[in-house]
Parts: sequence; structure tokens; C-alpha cells
Amino acid sequence: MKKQTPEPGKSEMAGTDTVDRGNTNAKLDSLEQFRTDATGQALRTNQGVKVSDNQNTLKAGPRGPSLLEDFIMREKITHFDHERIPERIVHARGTAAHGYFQAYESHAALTKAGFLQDPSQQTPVFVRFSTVQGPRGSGDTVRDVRGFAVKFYTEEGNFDMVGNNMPVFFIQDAIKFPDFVHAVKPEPHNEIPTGGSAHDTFWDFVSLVPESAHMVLWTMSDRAIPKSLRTMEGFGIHTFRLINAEGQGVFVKFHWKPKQGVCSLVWDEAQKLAGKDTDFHRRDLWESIEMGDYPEWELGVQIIPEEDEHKFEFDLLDPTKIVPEELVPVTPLGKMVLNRNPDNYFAETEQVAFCPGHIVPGIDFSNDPLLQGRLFSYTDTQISRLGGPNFHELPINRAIMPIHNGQRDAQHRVSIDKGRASYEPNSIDGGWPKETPAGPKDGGFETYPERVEAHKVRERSESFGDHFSQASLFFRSMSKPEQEHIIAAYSFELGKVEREYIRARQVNEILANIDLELAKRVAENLGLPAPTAATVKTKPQTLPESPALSQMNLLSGDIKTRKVAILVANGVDSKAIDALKAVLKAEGAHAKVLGPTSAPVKTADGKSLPVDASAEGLPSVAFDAVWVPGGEASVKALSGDGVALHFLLEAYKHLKAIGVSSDAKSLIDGLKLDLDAGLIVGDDDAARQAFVAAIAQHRVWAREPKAKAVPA
Ligand code: HDE
Repeated sequence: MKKQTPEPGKSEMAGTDTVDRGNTNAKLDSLEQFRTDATGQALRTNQGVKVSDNQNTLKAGPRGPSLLEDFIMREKITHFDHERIPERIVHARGTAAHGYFQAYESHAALTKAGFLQDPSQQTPVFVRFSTVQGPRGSGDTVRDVRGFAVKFYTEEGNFDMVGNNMPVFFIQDAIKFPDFVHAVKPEPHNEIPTGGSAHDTFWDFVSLVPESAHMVLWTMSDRAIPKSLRTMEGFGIHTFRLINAEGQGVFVKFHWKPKQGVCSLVWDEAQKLAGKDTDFHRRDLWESIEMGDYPEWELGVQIIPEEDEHKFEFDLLDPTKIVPEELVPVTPLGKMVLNRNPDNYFAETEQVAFCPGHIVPGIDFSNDPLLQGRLFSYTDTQISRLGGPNFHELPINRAIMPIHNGQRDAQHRVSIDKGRASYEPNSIDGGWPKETPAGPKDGGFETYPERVEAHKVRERSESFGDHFSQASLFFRSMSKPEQEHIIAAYSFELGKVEREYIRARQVNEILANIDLELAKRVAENLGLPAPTAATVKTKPQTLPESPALSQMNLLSGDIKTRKVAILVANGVDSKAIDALKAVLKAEGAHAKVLGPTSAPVKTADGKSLPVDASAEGLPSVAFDAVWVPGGEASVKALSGDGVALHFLLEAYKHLKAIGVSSDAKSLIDGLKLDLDAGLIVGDDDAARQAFVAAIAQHRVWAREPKAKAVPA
């Protein structure tokens, strides 16, 4: 429709009823008005009637039939009957937190996006992390991609950065997404497996679709079993555009870099945790925030000027490719801090609705065909998941400014829109609400005027055709232990595939093209003939390796927020505990004292020492390191305690730092564990510092070959 000229005397431009800057703080938490607190309140029906008996249905006599007229019971049961909504088709299992984003400085040269202009301004965010494959109740630590979705409640509207913890994706075109998801999801006949990709349909699909090679390699790497949601990088994956007030655009790739460092679980630990603590990741995030250990990420962008669009060996629009950081470094923009847990899982974490199409002036899409399809899918899926098109009115999804437009009605409408004219142009309501022209500042959204001249075709660009070079770059860039983990992961997953021809296809047609040694090792583990050559010629790569891809180079260097178990029994030397606790506290780590049971133990000097839990209740997989203090009786008791011995063996197997006081060395000797850089014996400060240094290394990788001999 053509724009109408405003009526005489009605030429006001809209756009100034946005957020009052002076009042930003009051607006910052737009959810506050919706939070309710039942403290001191009467129990009422949904109609406001006070309830006098919430224990008994209305009956004809104490032993008689229930009466239909019991509106209190009927209302309660009816509401309960409808408590569930459909879970997300993918990313169903998630956990989330509130926080803020703050730019380091003005990025006006790069973008006119308001939240990137003023370093004194904090923009509220809500971040939801998720696994992809499993249902809502599945385990946290399964091998999977993790979603990393951030909603910025900016003064110009909501901006959603709906990314993952890996920088590439399985497919290049949105039309393949239902195929991919159907292949990875539990199989249709028996709904197995829950929370895993080790099954025939997944490997059938990915072995037939070579564009998945790079991403599958990432999912077979340690990145797919993160230690914590706090130790994951995040990526926007697709190329986006930033546009400044002068209308100049650049291509960007978004990165989140955790201050906590990047590190992972080991596979045996991940599998055990999936059973021992299904909630391991959400618990860790929740507890960290409760303890004031607020996780922090740096938002950065790789900036690619428009004129450089075609200078790479890959296509910037291809979501199966990274831009190596060695070619284009990441420019830091600001930080994000998560500092508040949600009050209500359902109202916030479950009902939040992200969409990559939620952008603000100064940001725009690229023509990545995967991104273009996503722009449609997310809003569409919310309509069935959240029951209609008014999900933007749910408190967690509301933008922080008042929303006015001609949209009306539909299920669950919350706003009571005044006025008669829900159409535009109108003269009845003075023409309101009105458009705001695009402008350098506070303007209406304007799409970047990219020139497009093309034929309508269903074609994949030839520039998307190289599926193996970057996969092989990733494999080459891994440290030796990381490469070994990848070989083990392919062997484990393909070992679960029943059809041998699928295993062989993955080895010969995919792995052999990534790296012949990788293919040979996996073939050997599967009892398949070793491939002798790649079947596809890959392009010669200018970059021999990319150190930014190896997690070994991404540790934080400290032990902040790390969890240390102290194993004790009656007769423990409490001074040794105090000394260790003091060192850990100074380093920002957390210690938990574990006893044979949850009951307090008696120290060597006869005092009662409360314990935080029993060693059985909090197993070694819940910790980063373990220390055994001295005290003759305590050590003697532990040496006969199977749970404590298993605790130590398991920590050893999982390559964790272990420290023991001198008189507890007999425990280590009894278990036949060799001393190494991460197995420290001693009572003095030097021993404690060596222990701290070992924890900071995250794992004792040199121990790995030996640890294989330790029973699982
Ligand atoms: Fe998603 N994706 N996706 N995805 N995705 C969804 O939206 C979809 C893709 C991602 O915490 C769904 O609200 C299509 C890439 C995250 O709520 C759905 C395609 C990336 C989340 C959907 C992709 C993602 C989702 C399911 C291919 C990384 C969870 C429920 C064209 C950049 C967000 C929902 C949350 C969720 C569709 C590919 C990340 C069905 C069609 C690539 C983090 O709309």
C-alpha cells in the first residue's frame, strides 16, 4: 500500500514514545510488575474467592459421592489438567538466567544500534542455554550441541541472538532442517535414544550429506560435552550485517567468549553425570548465580568489510564455515553478566520465545539460506507452542517500551487497546500509531538496501561446495588429547550403529576426506578395512592450523568457582582442612567437606566437624578436584571405605587434580596410583599451591594413557 499523506495538522511523527532515558532503570526490569509473591496472602480461587478448605472435595456425606457443584475442586483440577504445553521441537531442555549487557565503549562507527553506543548503559538480557536432541526431562551432559540464545531488551526493541556453542551448522539450507532433525531425534518406532546421536538414522543422514562433515566433527569433539554452561563459547554462526548512522554496512560474525575459560567434561564423566545428576549443568549455573559467582562473557565481532566479501576460500554465506580468527580477529564490543536466576521456570525459561528475526536498527541479516529459513520458523513454532500469536505479550517476551500497532484480538490477548482504529491510515484516532522514518538515531527500522539482481532458482551456490577443508583444519588444530577424544567419540557413536554399511560410508566417504589418520583409527576400532585414500579432492588451505579452535588454548588460567572435595572421616586433622580452605577461598574456589555419611565427624582434637554431604551423595563427578587431609584414624577409615576409594580412583581416571597430606599417601599407594603433575602429596603451602596450579590446568592430560587402565 502506498504511504498516505497525513491530514493537515496531524503531521506528528511517532517514535518519541520510546523509553525515557532518565527513567531507564525503572524500565529496565519490565517483568517486575508481573512478579507475584504469596507471602502473607490468602488462598483464593481464580475468581478471587477465599478458600476455607483445600483438603477435601465437597461430598454428600463424609463417605458419599463427590458433588459436581464443587467449583473449587473443579477449577483446581481443570487448571492442573492443562498445565503442560508442547515442548520445543528442538532445544526442549533448557535453563536460563537474567543479566545485563554493557558496551566497553561507543561502537558508533560500526553500528547505530542503541545498545552499543553508551558504555554507561546496561541493557537487560535473558539468556537460555539448551541441548538440542533430548526432550525437556533429558540429561544435561549428553553429547550434543548447546543452544546459546540471548534476548537483549534494548530501548529500540528486542534483539535476539539465537546462537549455539559451536560456530557452524549441520546443513546449508533451511529446507533440510526437518530432515536433519528427524534423523537426529529419537527414532520413530521406539523413541530411542533419548539425548544422543549414537543411532542409525543420525549417521545414515550425515553420512549421506557431506555438508554436515564439519559440524559433526565439532559434535564429536570435546565441545559437545561442556564442563559447564559457564565454560562455553557462543556463536551467532551466520554472517550478519552491522550498519552505522551513515548507512555503511559491514559483515560480522558474533562471538561470546567466557571469562571462565573454555573447557569440557571427559566422556566417561559426562555419561555418569547424565545418570547421577541429570541437572548437572542447570544446577551449576543456578548455584553459581546464587553464590554471587556471576558468569561473564565478552561479546565480540569479526568484522569483514563489504569489499572483502569474496576474498576467502569459503563463502561467507555458508553456515558450515568459520572465519578463522587468525584471518579476522575478534573485536571486543562489551560484556554480558548473568546475575539473577528466574523466579519461575515455566513463566520465564519455558515461555521465552526467541527468534533470529528479532533485530533492531543498526543490525541486519545476510543472505545465508539457513538464516533466511530460520527467520520464518521461530515465530511460526511459537504459535503452536505458546498457543497463538500473542506470545509477545507474555512478560518474559515483552519489549520494554509500550507496543502499539493495528494488530488485535487472537487467543490470550492481554493488552486492552483503547481507541477505535486498528488500521492505518486512519483519521478517527488522529492517525495514531504512526510510522517513524528511518534515521541515524531513534529512527524506524530500515532494511539495508542491498542490491539483488538474480534469476529465481532452486540451486546451491558452487561456492558452498567444499565440505572437507575446514573440517580437516579443525582436526589439525586440535591438541593430541583432543584428537584422541574425537577418534574415541566417532568409534563410540558408530559402534552403536547397527547397519555396517552406514558405519563404512561414514568412514570412507566422510572421515577419509577429513583426515586419513582419523579414518584409519576409527576403521580399526570398528573392525572395518582401513581407507587408503580420500575420495574427494579438497582445496589446498592457506592456514595450516587455527590455535583459536583448541580448548587447550582457552583456559581461564585461574581456579575461580572450581569445586574441590575434601574427603574426611572420624579423626581427621582439622588444621589441614583449614589451611587448604583458606588457600582455595583466596583463589575464589569452593570447598565441600564430604564424610562417610551426612553426619558430622569427630576431628583428631575431639571437635565436631559438620560435613557438607556424604561422599556417596556428592560423587567425584560433581567436583573438579579432591583433597584428602591427614589424621591417622581418618586415613585408616577411608582406606577401608569403598565409596572413598572409588571417589579417588574416579577422580584419577577423570584426570582431575588430587592432593593428599603425607599421612594419607598410603591411600594413593594402596590404589597403585603413580604420582604426577596433578597428584600431589604434602602438608605445606608449596603442596597446596601445586594443587591449585594443577586445578588451573583443568585436567592432567599426560595421565590419560595410564588412566585408561583404571576400572571405570
Ligand atoms: Fe533453531 N529452532 N533452527 N537453530 N534454535 C528452534 O524455535 C530452526 C538453527 C537455536 O532457547 C525452534 O523456539 C530452523 C541454527 C536455538 O528457546 C525452531 C533451523 C542455530 C534454539 C527452530 C534452525 C539454531 C532454537 C524450536 C534451520 C544456531 C533454542 C523452538 C533453518 C545459530 C532457543 C523454538 C530457545 C530453537 C528452527 C537452525 C539455534 C523449530 C528451521 C543454525 C539456540 O523454530
